[in-house]
Amino acid sequence: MKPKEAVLPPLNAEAPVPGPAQAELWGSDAIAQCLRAMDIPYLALNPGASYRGLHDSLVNHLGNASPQMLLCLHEESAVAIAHGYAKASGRMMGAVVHSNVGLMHATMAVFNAWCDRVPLLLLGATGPWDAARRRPWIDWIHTASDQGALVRDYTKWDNQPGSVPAAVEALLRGAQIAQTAPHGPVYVNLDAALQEAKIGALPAPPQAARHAPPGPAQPAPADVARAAALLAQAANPVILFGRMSRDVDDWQRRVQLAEKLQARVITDLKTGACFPTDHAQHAAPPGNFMAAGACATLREADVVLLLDWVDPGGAFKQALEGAPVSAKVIHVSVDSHLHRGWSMDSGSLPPADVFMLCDPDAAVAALLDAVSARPQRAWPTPPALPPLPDDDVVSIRGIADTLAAASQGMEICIARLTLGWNGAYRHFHHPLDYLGSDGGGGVGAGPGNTVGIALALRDSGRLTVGIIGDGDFLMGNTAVWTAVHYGIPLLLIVCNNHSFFNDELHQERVARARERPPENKWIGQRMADPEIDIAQMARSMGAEGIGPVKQARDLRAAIEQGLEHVRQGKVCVIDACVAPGYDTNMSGAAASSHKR
Ligand SMILES: Cc1ncc(C[n+]2csc(CCOP(=O)(O)OP(=O)(O)O)c2C)c(N)n1
Ligand SMILES: [Mg+2]
Repeated sequence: MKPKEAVLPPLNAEAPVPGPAQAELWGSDAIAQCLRAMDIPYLALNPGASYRGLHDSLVNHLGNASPQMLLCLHEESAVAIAHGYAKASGRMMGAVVHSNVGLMHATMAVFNAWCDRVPLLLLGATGPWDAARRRPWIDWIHTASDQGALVRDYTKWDNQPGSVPAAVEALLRGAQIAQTAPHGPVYVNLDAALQEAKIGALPAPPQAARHAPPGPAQPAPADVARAAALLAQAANPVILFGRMSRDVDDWQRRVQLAEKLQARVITDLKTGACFPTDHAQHAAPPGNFMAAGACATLREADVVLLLDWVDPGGAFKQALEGAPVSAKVIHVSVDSHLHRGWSMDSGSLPPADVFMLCDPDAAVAALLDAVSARPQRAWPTPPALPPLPDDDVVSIRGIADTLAAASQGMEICIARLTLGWNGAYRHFHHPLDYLGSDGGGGVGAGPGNTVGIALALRDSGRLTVGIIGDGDFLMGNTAVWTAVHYGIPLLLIVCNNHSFFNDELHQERVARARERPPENKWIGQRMADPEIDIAQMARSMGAEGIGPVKQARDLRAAIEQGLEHVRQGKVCVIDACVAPGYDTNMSGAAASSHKR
């Protein structure tokens, strides 16, 4: 976690007019005061009467600052923005959603944050729990007897406090749980009647610093010694870096450990950058599924160091195609603390000869001290990508190359990557060069995650660029309005293949397996007739819209112009009409993308 900024960056705030001095105070004033004491910087929200008390307190009691509201046009984008912000900043923000219906909209994004192990303080509300105080009809349809059950299977904790002191305790406890690894969302449901009750004097603000989350779990020295002994004997050690920190010192320690051990390294596109992808020991381009070269490397390993890898058992299943794991395995993760039993997102169970239940970067630091340097080995040069065909077709690879050329000398954060991205298209050299995927595979998170990341990086000098699919954009695009409204600069490059193309590939595989016509794969997938004007959609929300770009020769000017808009503090969306097709493994097969 990074230290918090000294002052909140000034966004285009919606400033309330000051009201008269108030004798009367309300339950929600105490709750708002607690959120300020907890240093929650922003609350992304969509409004609703169930929390009109809290809404009033945030505006008229706190003056819409610390926390500042960020109005969102859909609850899914409110949560996705909070998700992205935490990924880039290491700081938790909040989201507020209306009684049951708002929470229902939010669920997809809560699941994404859960699977991505990202902290989130989600606030909601219920119509008065005291039935005698409910307004007819609306308070009845917006009151549920166990609202938290909607998200309980993919939140770490939820609570419906029965009094103002209990609400303060719930917020403090929830924030502590959310920010204790494995991180995740928590849900606090605030009764409308409790928010709107008169309370007399405000309680003293809570001492939030005394309810801080614990520091990272450290490895047991005996486990470090056992792991170091295994690594010392290894002929072919391999390290899989999964969910690692955004800290630059941690990054350097990872490089030092890999070099000291002369181990090969595998990284993942589902998680943020954590190792230089053009390092000689980096085995193969990262992907959503492991590339053939990564699978081959894992097959040859005799000792494997798994550092909080997403689906650790699945890595072996993919590489070994179901054969038993003969390598010794050192498994480092606290993820087994997250077990609800509903979602299977923990992945397949790996064998472990040493199981270190601790922070993966703490394990790296300890192992770095415990292992001795080994003689330098020669590493094969990775195969270069074939040259781009000299035609005028817009491709994802063409976008990657053009962005690289147009952004020379600029610091860029790639907030998201589209599904067809091949990890060889661009190298990562810093923890903020790339921030990983949505966690839960919920299409529609891309725009919101990108806005949250851009919010966190707003004053960093790094430009935020999200490279996303058209399906992803069309499901989550209204986050663009929030970015424009509050002045959060970013560039979205939409790889528009006019299709939910990933699923065309699935239909093709099924058709081939059943000896049916694969040319029907587009039916029920293609977004054509009419084609949607994505640049026009962006313009309708106040963003700069460029495109549709249909010829490769127009890409350079479009991306240069897009980057310039972002440097001027604007939001820009480029509609890049890419030819359908992937040159990366999106099937999970061991050797090639065409196997299944
Ligand atoms: C909420 C949700 N609905 C459906 C899916 C199934 N799905 C997986 S990938 C995908 C297509 C995404 O389209 P796009 O973002 O345009 O990327 P493309 O597949 O075209 O590369 C779909 C529909 C999903 N993962 N999440
Ligand atoms: Mg698409």
